[in-house]
Amino acid sequence: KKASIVSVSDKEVEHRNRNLPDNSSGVSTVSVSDIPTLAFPSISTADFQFDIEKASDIIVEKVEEFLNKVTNARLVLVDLSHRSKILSVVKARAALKHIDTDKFFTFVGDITQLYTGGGLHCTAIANAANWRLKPGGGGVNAAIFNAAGPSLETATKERAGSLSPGSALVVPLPSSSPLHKKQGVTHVIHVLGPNMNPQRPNFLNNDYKKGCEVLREAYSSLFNGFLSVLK
Ligand code: AR6
Repeated sequence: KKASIVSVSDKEVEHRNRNLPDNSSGVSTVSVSDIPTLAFPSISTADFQFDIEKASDIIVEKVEEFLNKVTNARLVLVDLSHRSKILSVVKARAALKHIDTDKFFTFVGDITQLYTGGGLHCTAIANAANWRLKPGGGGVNAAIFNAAGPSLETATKERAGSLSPGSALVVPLPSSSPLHKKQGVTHVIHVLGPNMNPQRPNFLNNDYKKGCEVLREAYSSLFNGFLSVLK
């Protein structure tokens, strides 16, 4: 299934155009000279049913914290549809806080096709994983494991067998992986967020005090993981 890529602002069109390779043949080559970029989905807000408003505040808070420490990198929040509630709420709150839109913006597209589908080159992408670090299960996890091919599962398993809520695991993508070859992604960072869905493991039973704490930890772990890739 192919998602249509639609940029949601002129700023983003500029970003995209700047990132498009300068060739007229239509053959795309991945440019590696771009500013290091992490694309991430909104952790926990779909299958794990975490409240969108609360998640938005945490995303903006953690993005701000990261950008205060790191100058030569950017963060991009991605979702599949331009009707995405999380994208519009986060975008509005980031604007209220005057967060630099060169360093943080929202982007509509499939996180596994950001370069070929949207002209956005990302060094690393985040995965909203499950605790077993298993492929499948739907959502962004299924999409990333599918797009990366079996080498992602192998590389993941070499590093860890499971993940606890709030933690992240950085996995270098083998150069044979289509996600590396076609999209220029060199790292996948698995993150396990808090779960508010009674049908899934580690259900927090509507405990948002704990839930917000775990979501903050999840974004800290993710952004620290990205920092380790930059070094
Ligand atoms: N590209 C960009 N964003 C996406 C894509 C995609 N291909 N697919 C989904 N999203 P979810 P969670 C957005 O449910 O709530 C899995 O089965 C989606 O619209 O993937 O943390 C795992 O195995 C939403 O905004 O993650 C876990 O068991 C965001 O990604 C569980 O679901 C996260 O949605 C994790 O649930």
